[in-house]
Amino acid sequence: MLTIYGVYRSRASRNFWLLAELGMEFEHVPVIQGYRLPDPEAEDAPFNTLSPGFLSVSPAGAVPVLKDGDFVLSESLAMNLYLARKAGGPLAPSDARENALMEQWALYGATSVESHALAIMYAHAEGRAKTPEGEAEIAAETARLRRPLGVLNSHLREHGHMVGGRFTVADINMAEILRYAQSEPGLIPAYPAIAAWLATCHARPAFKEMWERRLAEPA
Ligand SMILES: N[C@@H](CCC(=O)N[C@@H](CS)C(=O)NCC(=O)O)C(=O)O
Repeated sequence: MLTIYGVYRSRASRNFWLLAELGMEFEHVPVIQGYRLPDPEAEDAPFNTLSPGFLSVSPAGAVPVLKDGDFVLSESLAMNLYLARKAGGPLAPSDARENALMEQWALYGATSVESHALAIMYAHAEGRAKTPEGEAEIAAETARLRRPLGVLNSHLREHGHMVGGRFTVADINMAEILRYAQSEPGLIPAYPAIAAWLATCHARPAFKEMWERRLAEPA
């Protein structure tokens, strides 16, 4: 049996979205981020990333984590590539080249986009976006995103999807990374091919199912 550790309000969202697309059965163990709790080590604290029971599964102390029998895997993007390959079908790579391209885009998203997009999201979530410091931070992160977003916009304008000219796990991985940048109004709309592709990704029933479950979780 497949088990996913994490909450919908975490990077586990990208795994839950894929699992809904695949219609794959799994057990969900809710694990909240320790930093969201006043005292994650308190005896009555909910199961969290610092709980000994979770650290024994994943010493990195971060969600999401996947368990497939005795196989344990962390890193949300790697988890999605594993799940897609395990399931096979149109969301998975069809050959070694597609596989390599899906890995390429996952690594590009993780190394060139995610940290800047997250910084923008946190500036909004933590109420700094309208302060002079927050505005400067958002402007600096937006500038750092200019080249990668330009690359993605040209790629999507030409190909329509990340890999293989069809919706795949590579689209889920990149769409979930780019979602963080949507906190800044006007940023994504400046890249019309990304904006149009993201809208079609977010119109998918499996995304909506994941999103409803996320909204149902305490903020
Ligand atoms: N690169 C990792 C990042 C994992 C990560 O930082 N997870 C956050 C939640 S989205 C977390 O568990 N943080 C716990 C903490 O810092 O206490 C991945 O994509 O899975």
